[in-house]
Amino acid sequence: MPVALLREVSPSFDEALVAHGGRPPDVAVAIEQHSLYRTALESAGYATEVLAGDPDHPDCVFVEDTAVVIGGVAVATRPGAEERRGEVDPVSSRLAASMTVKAIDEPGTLDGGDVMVMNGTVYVGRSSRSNDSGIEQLAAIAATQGMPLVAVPVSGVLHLKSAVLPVDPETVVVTPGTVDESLLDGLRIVHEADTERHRFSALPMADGTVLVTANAPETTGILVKHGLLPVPIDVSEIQAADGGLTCMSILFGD
Ligand code: CIR
Repeated sequence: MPVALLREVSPSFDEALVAHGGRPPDVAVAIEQHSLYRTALESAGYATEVLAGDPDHPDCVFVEDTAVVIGGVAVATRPGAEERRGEVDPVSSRLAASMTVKAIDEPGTLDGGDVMVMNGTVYVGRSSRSNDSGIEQLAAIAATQGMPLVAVPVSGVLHLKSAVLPVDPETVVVTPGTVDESLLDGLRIVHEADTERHRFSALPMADGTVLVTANAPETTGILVKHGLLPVPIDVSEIQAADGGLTCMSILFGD
């Protein structure tokens, strides 16, 4: 059974980093939405494990940024936001029980939200959080797994997966104008609807369904026309802190 590793919403989540001076998220509602997200993962066949939240790390629910699974290894990241680096150890310790863990070292920085694995290729966002050294170190680890790496500069968004969302094994939904789409050669590209800019996020499930953000119905409608099976889920408070559907879990195993 595939595993989804999650982390509780911190009681200090209302102090989470917010890039564009938006409103702080509502902690109680976020806890409720996180619980529904967990239920959705379980309904799709995942065994969920939830690490304890940390009052000293408001962003700890965004577990994706702290580790990525590439082939048979986990990579403990070195988040670009210094105040988030203390989130890594509890996650990498748990992953070490299941697989080999390698680490990104100084001066490298890498956020898991910048890492997308599709069709045996690792795509990584060159963003304000992930630098050249982090990307080079990730490329070396990916090479040990026989996987090529493509660096994708991102603009106007936090992470690659803020703007390029896998929805099935070969399709991504892209927010127009955020990446050079020629770097995604070989992937089928669907564009996020203009009226829903920066609202769409998604997480493909092992059972063939795909979790999608409930506030992007037009983009979701396009996916239905392409034959996908979207399951809408409301994560408004996670989005208020610049997160989406990928960022609250690390999926591994089968
Ligand atoms: C941050 O700025 O780091 C958090 N407030 C949001 C991180 C979202 N992470 C993700 O989508 N992978």
